[in-house]
Amino acid sequence: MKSNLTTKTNEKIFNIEKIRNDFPILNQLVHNKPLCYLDNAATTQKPQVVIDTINDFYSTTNSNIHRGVHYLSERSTQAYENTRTIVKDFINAKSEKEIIFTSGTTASINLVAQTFGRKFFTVGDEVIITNMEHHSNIVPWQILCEEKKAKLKVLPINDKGELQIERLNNLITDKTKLISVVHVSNSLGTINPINEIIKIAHQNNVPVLLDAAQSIQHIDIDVQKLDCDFLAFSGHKIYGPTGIGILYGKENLLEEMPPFMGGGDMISKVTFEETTFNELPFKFEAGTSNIAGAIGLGTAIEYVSKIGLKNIHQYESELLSAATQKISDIDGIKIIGTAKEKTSVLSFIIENIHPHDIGTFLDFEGVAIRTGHHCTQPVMDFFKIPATSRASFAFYNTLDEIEQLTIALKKTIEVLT
Ligand code: C6P
Repeated sequence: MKSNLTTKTNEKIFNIEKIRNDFPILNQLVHNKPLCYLDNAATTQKPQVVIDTINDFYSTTNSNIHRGVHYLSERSTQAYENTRTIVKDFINAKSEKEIIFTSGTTASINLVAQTFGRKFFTVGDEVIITNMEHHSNIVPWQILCEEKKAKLKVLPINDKGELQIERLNNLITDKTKLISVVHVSNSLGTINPINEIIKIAHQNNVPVLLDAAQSIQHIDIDVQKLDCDFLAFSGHKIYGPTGIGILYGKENLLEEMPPFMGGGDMISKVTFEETTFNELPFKFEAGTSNIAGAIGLGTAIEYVSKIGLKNIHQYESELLSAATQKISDIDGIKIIGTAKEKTSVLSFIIENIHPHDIGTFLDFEGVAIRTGHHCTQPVMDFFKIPATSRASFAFYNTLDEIEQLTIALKKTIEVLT
């Protein structure tokens, strides 16, 4: 199934065939059709180098970190700490102290809510989020607000699925303690104007947390240039393993925050009377971490860095615009999320067909998409729909796959309406 579309970047920058060969899972038939994996916003596939790294770790190095003086423990610690440096360099943090390993974006945001929030919020204080947040950037703040009798404020969106940024200044008051905002929406694909948000927030002395779960794999991020105060992302969305993620925080803020969980490795000295805590970043890493996951994440970031985020972004933008054009041309399909700045996510509804039926039908054509509310129920409420179908792209996807999606969608409409 060959598409008649071309991208500028396809052959010049990417050797797509070679890239696809790096991802063994892609080379298979599903229901006798070539697998067309377009559920990358849910989780990305893993290149062979990441799979090998994890395999090698368990075959040659496995040992607990920061504890043993023996050979394996030292090697394991070195590999784990080496990933911290890889992450630091990747997002251009100032120091390894600012890089905390967590289990993912959700854990990173909860960490900030439960430590920064517990320390700095009091009755009547406010946290601002937006109407397009993932539940992971809503519920932790609701829990905090309930505990502290604080207030959750929501920056609205418009019909295109863009933030009404002009209303931000008016939402901020002298009670605002934090703005927590998604960089790229997982259900709309909108890239938010985070430079502007951070500028407005800092003019009012309010720190900003960025949920980078859907941006870290698509957009080059420099935390010093952005000047964000916290940044959260998950390893599994950037071609790394599940169960590992990152919280970046400015050192001065992390220093002032109390620990999140208590346990091994996060302490300096424990007596029954008193415990003193370890220094950054270990203060926030209680218990045995996902060591293999962290090391796998390091390899994933090195792999992505070799291709280059700027190249990835350019190629994926071309995939998105080709898919948008093809799908808009099909009668009965409406795209949800038509922001000017978008990346890699195409959400849509089809008149008179439930998204779950679309997902099931596409699966029989070998096409994997996600259907549902995508853990953004307030977005669905805004558009007055229960769910969408969502195709989400990665740099290993091709124009031929967009053709496969388009043909499968036309067939779905023919059969189900
Ligand atoms: N979105 C999706 O299909 P975790 O589960 O902790 O790795 O990531 C949570 C999360 C937070 N913020 C955003 C913007 C996200 O997109 C996600 C995960 C997946 O869209 C699974 S619901």
